[in-house]
Amino acid sequence: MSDAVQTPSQSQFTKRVFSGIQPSGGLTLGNYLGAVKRFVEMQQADYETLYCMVDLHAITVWQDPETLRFRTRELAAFFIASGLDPAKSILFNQSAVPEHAQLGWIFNCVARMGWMQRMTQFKDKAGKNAQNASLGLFGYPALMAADILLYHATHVPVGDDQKQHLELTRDIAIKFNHDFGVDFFPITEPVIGGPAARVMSLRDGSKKMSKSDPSDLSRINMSDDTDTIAQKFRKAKTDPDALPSEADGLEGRPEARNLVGIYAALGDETVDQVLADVGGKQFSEFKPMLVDRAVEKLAPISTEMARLMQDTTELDRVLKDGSQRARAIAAPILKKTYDIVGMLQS
Ligand code: AQP
Repeated sequence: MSDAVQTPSQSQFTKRVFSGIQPSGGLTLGNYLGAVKRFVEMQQADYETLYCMVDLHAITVWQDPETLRFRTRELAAFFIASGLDPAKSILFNQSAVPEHAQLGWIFNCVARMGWMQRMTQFKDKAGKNAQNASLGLFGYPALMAADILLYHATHVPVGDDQKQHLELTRDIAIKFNHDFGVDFFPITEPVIGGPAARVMSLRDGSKKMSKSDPSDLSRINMSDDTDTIAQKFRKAKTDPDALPSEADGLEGRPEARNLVGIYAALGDETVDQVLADVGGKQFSEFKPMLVDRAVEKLAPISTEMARLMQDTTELDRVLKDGSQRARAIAAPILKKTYDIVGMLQS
């Protein structure tokens, strides 16, 4: 290790939050409840917060260039409309901070093939056609580790599906620190939980709500209007029983659990609080309550998104400012990383 490298001990890292979303297509209620709503909550707390449109991740599967540009701005609009304040949080797109790709390369050389081969998201996304998947899709979790560790982020709010990737981020930090005899990268804490950590498909309570599900009825899109939201919840799969009064009663009832979890998260309640109120009701009575709550929460967000998208000059300004602030944090951390690894720098 170079004498010039100062390495803080784990307790000395600033409390800093990083998370990202791919600008790869229709945003869902899963993205909102599992991720962005949590981002907003952490912005209120005692953290420095960075939230990123991870466009380099998006191109691990084919993206039409014009559409990608549109989706990146749309995602920025979603962040702001949901309550992220560009004055408080650093909002930016990943490719505007080249240090992500640079640290990503270093981590490609730290991560082991065996670790990557265990990643279930790659298996799910590549499916039976793994030989034809991009190398980027396989390396995705190493770049994600770079996104996080480039800022020495200590906390990462994500949905439950990202748990394995965050464990890999920790493994990469531990191996890097160990290999080079430093305490340079923090061992990041995932922030996962709450009643909607994994929002499930409205058609099948065993599948994650996802933008790539072929059935549009399986998800609530952030762009859905009131009638569409009402229709999708009306058609949502349920079972014939009344709602229980306690969470234990949701055991073995994935669709009921999902709808109650969504209702709870939208109203900032726990599942127990909701069931104390609605226990004994039939779905025919509960679903209209759910629609009302969803529309009340989501309609202002989609209206504000549409307004922000009318003139994208302001969004572009926010992203430019965010990328400059992000680079100011990232550049010295990358420089120290290069120094630790032994790269000659002029
Ligand atoms: N259903 C969900 N429940 C809770 N959280 C979710 N997230 C996504 N879906 C759910 C969280 O949203 C953040 C952004 O995820 P991403 O950009 O990686 O997108 P994704 O997970 O690939 O989204 P999809 O909709 O699932 O896309 P496809 O269909 O392409 O696989 C993450 O924090 C994620 O946990």
